[in-house]
Amino acid sequence: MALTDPLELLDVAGLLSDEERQIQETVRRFVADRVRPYVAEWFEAGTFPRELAPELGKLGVLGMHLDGYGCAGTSAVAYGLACLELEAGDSGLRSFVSVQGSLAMFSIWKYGSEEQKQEWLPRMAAGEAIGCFGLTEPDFGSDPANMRTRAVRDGDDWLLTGTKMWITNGSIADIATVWAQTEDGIRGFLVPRGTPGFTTRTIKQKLSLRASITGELILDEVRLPDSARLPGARSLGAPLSCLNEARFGIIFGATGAARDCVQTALDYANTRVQFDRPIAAFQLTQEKLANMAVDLNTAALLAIHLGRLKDAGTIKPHQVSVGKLNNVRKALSIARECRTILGGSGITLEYSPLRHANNLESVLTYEGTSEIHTLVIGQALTGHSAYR
Ligand code: TGC
Ligand code: FAD
Repeated sequence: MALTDPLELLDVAGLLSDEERQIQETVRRFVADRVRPYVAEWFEAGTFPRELAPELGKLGVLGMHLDGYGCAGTSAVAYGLACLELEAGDSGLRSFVSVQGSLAMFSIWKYGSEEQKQEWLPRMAAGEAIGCFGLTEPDFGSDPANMRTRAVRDGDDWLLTGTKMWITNGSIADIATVWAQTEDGIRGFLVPRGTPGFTTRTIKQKLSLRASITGELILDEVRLPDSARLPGARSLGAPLSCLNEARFGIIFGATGAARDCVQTALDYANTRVQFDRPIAAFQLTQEKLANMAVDLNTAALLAIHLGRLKDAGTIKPHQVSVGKLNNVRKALSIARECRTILGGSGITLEYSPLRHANNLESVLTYEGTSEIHTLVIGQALTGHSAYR
């Protein structure tokens, strides 16, 4: 008797509470109804349907691990499981939710004033306002400490000038969290769409994460009152702490993309007949499936372990790096291997593995490249920083 879900191999669901399983199932059903039937079209058209935002708000996944201000306040593991199911649909969908909840909302929730929280968080949790998070610049990606965007005082106001690149939701966002150098170090600012001097541009011709909007933010002497500054953010540590939140979601999310690939390859292998036998009956196919299922199940165990550490409040940034590095690397390799099991059919959007593999190329790069996470782990092991 074959397994119906490749994560049954190690009874991963047995590690979850009833509530966690229920949240996972709810998101899984949403993805089955509202995403799977349409995602190939969105990917081909290079679009993210904005009208999905209020539906995601109703589902309760926007800022779901935050407390108050209309957010659900779930455990980290429950949030992770939601990311797993969303990314089983498409990495672009999980990206939307990560950026909204873990970067844009988290930066306001953690570092914002009470007025900023009241103004933005309830609307963002409901999906009525979309946020983005501008850290990366054209010349500074892995090395944000050297960013060029500047905020200078002009009387009681600030003037922001610079360019942010590769910003998820950038050209559809109502509010941008923008990080800039000041005389006193790096600070965060909330820049609403429509502020004079603030323009955005959508990045086209992407081969990856096509069901997601990626943009550029251009700030030309954008005048902002001091009340637009995030008062609690006082150094590079502030944006980097937001990254921990989004990287955590990716640990689960990449596992979801991998599960969807293995499930797709398993179903295909059991029905596709060559040489008078289902290709699942050949030893070479079984070796691929067995190796992938072992990697998939251990990735899920790692994600849940890290989720339990996060819920206990003890997780360290380098442990998040272990999860992001391992699970994205494994998911990408699984997606490519699953594509081979599908033969020629694997190169179309009718099947998910190559779409996932293309998406995972971005996931490997954003939120810290695999090289940067390797160096974070190297520093934790040796005590030496090898970035510069
Ligand atoms: P370094 O001197 O090590 O650190 C500066 C200060 O920050 C603290 N810190 C952290 N705090 C919280 N969490 C972390 N993960 C932290 N990492 C460092 C550190 O303790 C220090 O604090 P303090 O108090 O001493 O000032 O900084 P560095 O310049 O040497 O850089 C370190 C490095 C390379 C690890 C960091 O710059 C880095 O992580 N680079 C990668 C950049 C990155 O990941 N960018 C992502 C942009 S956002 C994005 O990609 C969104 S995609 C989302 C989607 O669509 O899903
Ligand atoms: P670089 O930093 O120029 O790196 C190029 C290569 O050099 C990489 O292989 C890197 O690992 C390697 N390298 C760099 N430094 C070292 C070193 N010290 N040692 C060894 N190797 C090194 N950013 C945001 O701020 N907000 C977003 O919402 C956002 N969304 C994104 C969405 C997509 C689809 C993509 C592709 C990117 C997004 N990013 C976002 C940007 C992303 O975080 C950066 O692309 C990433 O941090 C890498 O920066 P870079 O592209 O400038 O590459």
